Amino acid sequence: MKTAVTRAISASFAKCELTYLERAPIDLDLARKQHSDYEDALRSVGARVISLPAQEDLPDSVFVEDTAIVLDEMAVITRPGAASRRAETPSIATALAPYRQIVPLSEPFTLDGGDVLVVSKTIYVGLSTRTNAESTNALREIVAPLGYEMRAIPIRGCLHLKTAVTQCGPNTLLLNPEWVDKAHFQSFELIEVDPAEPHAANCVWLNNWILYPDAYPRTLQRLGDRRVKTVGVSELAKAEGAVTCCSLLFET
Ligand code: CIR
Repeated sequence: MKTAVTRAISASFAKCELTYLERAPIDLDLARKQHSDYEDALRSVGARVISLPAQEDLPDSVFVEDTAIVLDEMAVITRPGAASRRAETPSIATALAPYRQIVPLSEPFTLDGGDVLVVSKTIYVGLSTRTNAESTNALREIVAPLGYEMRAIPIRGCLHLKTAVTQCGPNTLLLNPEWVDKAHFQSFELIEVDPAEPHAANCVWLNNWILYPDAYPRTLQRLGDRRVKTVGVSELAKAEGAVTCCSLLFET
C-alpha cells in the first residue's frame, strides 16, 4: 500500500525560508487546518499516513519532501540547500528506517527532494538554488547500480524542479514551460499550466488520483476528466510550498 510520511506544522512556520516570494502574513491556525485536510485527502485516496510531530524550532519542517528521496530500494537522506533546514533530516531518517535502507548524502553536497522527480527508472534532478551539479553526480553514483538513469535539468524562476513539473498520470506530466524546458520531457504527454497560473504545475499523483490546490481553476480544467481532489493550501503557498512538498510517498 502507499504510505505517506507527513509532519505537523511548526509553531515557527512564519519564519520559513523564502526565495522567490515576498513574505506575507501566515494564518497559523488555517495552515494547520489545511495541512490536516491534506492528510485527510491522502487517506481518502487510499494512503496510510504516518504523521510525525511538529519540530517547533524548524520553521520549514512541514515540507518533508525536501529531506529524502524514497526509492523502492532505498531512501537517500538529502542535505538540504538551505542551512536552516539541515536539522530536519535525522528524524526523517529514523522514520524511514523501518521501511528502507538509509543512505545519507554527505557534505559538501546540497540537494532538496523537491528537485527530484522520479518516473519509473528515470530520476530527473533540477539544478536550482538548493541543488548543485556536484550533488547530482553524487546521487548518480548512488542510484546507477540500481538501474536508474539520472538526468540533470536546469530550471529558472522557481524554487524547485517540482514547482515546474510533476507527474499527473502514467505517462503524463503537468508543466510550466516558462520554468523548465519542455524538450527534456519529449517522451511524455504534456499538460501545460494556464499562463495566468504559473504555480499550477505541482500536483500529487497517487493511486490514480490527483491531489491539487484549489487555487488554479483554469489549469484544473486542463486536467480534463482525470480524478482530482482539490485541497486548500493558501497558507502553505505563502511559505513557497505546495502539495508534493508536504509528504514523502512510497510503497510498503
Ligand atoms: C523552503 O524555502 O525551503 C520552504 N519555505 C519551502 C519548501 C517547499 N518545498 C518543496 O516544494 N519541495
